[in-house]
Amino acid sequence: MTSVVSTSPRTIRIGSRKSQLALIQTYWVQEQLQKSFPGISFDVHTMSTHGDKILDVALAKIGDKGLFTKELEVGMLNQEIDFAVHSLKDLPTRLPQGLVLAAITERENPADALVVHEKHKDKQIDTLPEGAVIGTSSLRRLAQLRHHFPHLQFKDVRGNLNTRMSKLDAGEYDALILAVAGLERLGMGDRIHQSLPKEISLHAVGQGALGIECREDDSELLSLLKAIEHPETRDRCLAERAFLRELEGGCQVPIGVNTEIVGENLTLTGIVASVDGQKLVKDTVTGVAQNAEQLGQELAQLLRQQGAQEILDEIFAQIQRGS
Ligand code: DPM
Repeated sequence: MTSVVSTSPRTIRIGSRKSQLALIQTYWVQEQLQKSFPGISFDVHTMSTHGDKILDVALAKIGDKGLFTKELEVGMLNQEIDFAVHSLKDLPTRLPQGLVLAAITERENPADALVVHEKHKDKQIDTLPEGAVIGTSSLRRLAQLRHHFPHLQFKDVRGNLNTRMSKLDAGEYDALILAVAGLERLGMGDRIHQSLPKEISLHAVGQGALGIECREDDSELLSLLKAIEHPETRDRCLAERAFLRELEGGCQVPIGVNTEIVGENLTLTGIVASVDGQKLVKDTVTGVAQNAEQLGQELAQLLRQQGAQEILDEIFAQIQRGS
C-alpha cells in the first residue's frame, strides 16, 4: 500500500508596507524562510497603510491604534495575504480577534541614536549648545531628553529617513534622534553619531525586533514561522509588551524600557514620563524569563503606585484636546 502524501506545495503570501525600511525587513524574513523551507514559495505583496499616507501630521495627534498595521491586518483576515512583517514597536499590544503574534526575530541594537548636523560633529548629546533644535516625533524621546537636557529645544519631524536627513543637513535641525536599528538596516549606520545610553533614553517597547503576525487558525504557517523566532528576544519583548499593555499605552506614549537576560533571569526596567520631562517614574523588576508577561504586569503595577497613571491620563487628555 502506498501512503498518500500531499505534494502540492503551498505558496505563502507575505504582506508588507511599501516603505523602504518595511521592504528591507520583509525581504530579510522572506530570505530566512526560503532558506529553511526551499520547497515552499514565499511571495511579497505590498500595501499602503494609513500611517504612510499622512506624513505631515504629528504622530501623537492622529492616534495610533494600528496606524501602520491595520491595512495589513485586514488583508490577513480577508485571506489576501498570509502573514505580515512589522517593526515590532509599531504593532499594537492588542491584536484584532483572529490574529496572533506568531514569531519575534532576533533583536538588533535597540538603542536610540543621536544624528547631528555637520557643525556639531565634535559634540555629544550632553554638550550640544543651549537652544539646539532636536528633531523627533516621539513623545518618549522628547520627554526623556527634556528631563535630562532642559536647555535643548524640540521640533516635530516626519517623513522617511531620507527626508529627515535632508532637513537636518539643510540646517532645519541641529540633531535628530532615530533608532539605531532603522539606520543600520537602511545602510545609514555611518550617520550614527552617538548611541544614547539607557541612563538617558530607554528605548521603545519592541524596538529593534521584527514581529510576524498571522491568522491564529493557520497552524501550518504558525509552525513554519517558529523557524525564525529568537527565544531570548521573544521573552524580552513579551515582558515589554505586557508592561505597555497593562498601562494601556499605545505606540505614541512616553514609555521606555530596557531588558536583559542573565541565565534564567529577565530584568525589565521601565519609565513613564510627562511630556514636559518634569515628572518621571522608573523602576525595575527581575524574575525568571519564563514568566516574562507576568513581570511586565508587575512592573506596570509598581509604576502605577508611583503615579504613572496620572502622568498618562494627563497626556491622553492633552492629545484629545489636540494640543
Ligand atoms: C514608534 C515610534 C517611532 C516609530 C515612537 C517611539 C519613532 C517616531 C519618531 C512606535 N514607531 O519610538 O517612541 O521619532 O518620529 C519607527 C522606526 C523604526 C520602526 C524609526 C525610529 C525602526 C526601528 C525598529 C517609527 N518604527 O524609531 O527612528 O524597527 O525598531
